[in-house]
Order: sequence, then C-alpha cells, then structure tokens
Amino acid sequence: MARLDILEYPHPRLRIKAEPVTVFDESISQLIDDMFETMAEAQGIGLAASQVDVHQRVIVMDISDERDEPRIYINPEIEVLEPGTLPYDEGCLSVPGFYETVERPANVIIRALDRDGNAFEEEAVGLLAVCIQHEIDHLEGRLFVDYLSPLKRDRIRKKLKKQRA
Ligand code: GNR
Ligand code: NI
Repeated sequence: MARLDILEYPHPRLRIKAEPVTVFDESISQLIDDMFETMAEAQGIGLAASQVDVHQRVIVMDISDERDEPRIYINPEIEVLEPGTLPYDEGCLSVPGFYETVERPANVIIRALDRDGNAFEEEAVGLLAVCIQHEIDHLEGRLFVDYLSPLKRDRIRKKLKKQRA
C-alpha cells in the first residue's frame, strides 16, 4: 500500500477528463487500495482518482461514522430521480480548509462497476447522493468551487496560494 499525493486547486491536472476503465487487473486493484489509504490518511469521505493524478474513472468512498463501509465505483453513471435539490456544505481534499454550500439533485440512481468489473446499481439520497456527484465531477475535471461566484472562487484561490507560499 502507498499513500498518494493529492493535487490541490488550481492545479491544471485537476481539469483532465478521466477515461473509462477497461481492464480489471492487479494495477486497478492496487490503485483502489492506495486510494483508500490516501483517503483515510486525509480523513476524507470520498476520493476520485483524478485527485491523485490518475485519470481513470475510479472513485472510493466511505461515508460511515465508523469508517468501515468502503465503497468503490468504477465508470459510474447517475440518473436523477427527483427534481428536488439538497443544499450541502461541501469540502474537498483538493481545496483544503474551505467549505461552501452547493445544491445538487437530492435523489439519484448510481450505476457502476465494482473492483472485479461487475455491474451494480443503488439508489442514493443524502450525503451519498451529494458525495457521488462531487466525485463524478472530479472525473469530469470539475470542482465544487466551479459552482460558486467568481468572487468567492478567486478568494479561495488566493488564500490557498498564500497558505502554500
Ligand atoms: O472529504 C470530503 N468531504 C465532503 C464533504 C461534503 C461534500 C463532499 C465531500 S467529498 C470530500 C473528499 C473529496 O474531496 N472528494 O473528492
Ligand atoms: Ni473533492
């Protein structure tokens, strides 16, 4: 297992669109294990491969309080079930220390592949619905700050730059 470096906003590689996984071999399995280790260390509830500079459509997640319910989504798709939205204070390991309210569809169906390439689907509400949409955005090269006003986004960018200097 290895802990991977997490790219931070406004790193240009966070904007790369990830490619679907086509081969389910030991290297994908290793990537998934490393992503779980990286997410746990950073105390995140989700991580997209894009954040660790691997541009394949792989997401790991654990939204449980006990951190004992690992979830894996490969080549995920969502279908919005209800018109309603859920405002949620989102954070991101690639935008460390900033939390802002984002509104997203509250109820979705997730269709994805597991670690072995087997298809599954599940219905998501609440934090699971929020998190899967946040992670799929990463795979598309989108970040939660893209939903904020240009002014707020620029403030965050400048503060992060200052913190790193
Ligand atoms: O750890 C995370 N917490 C979080 C809180 C609210 C909405 C989304 C998230 S995902 C984030 C980890 C992360 O950056 N995943 O891409
Ligand atoms: Ni994120």
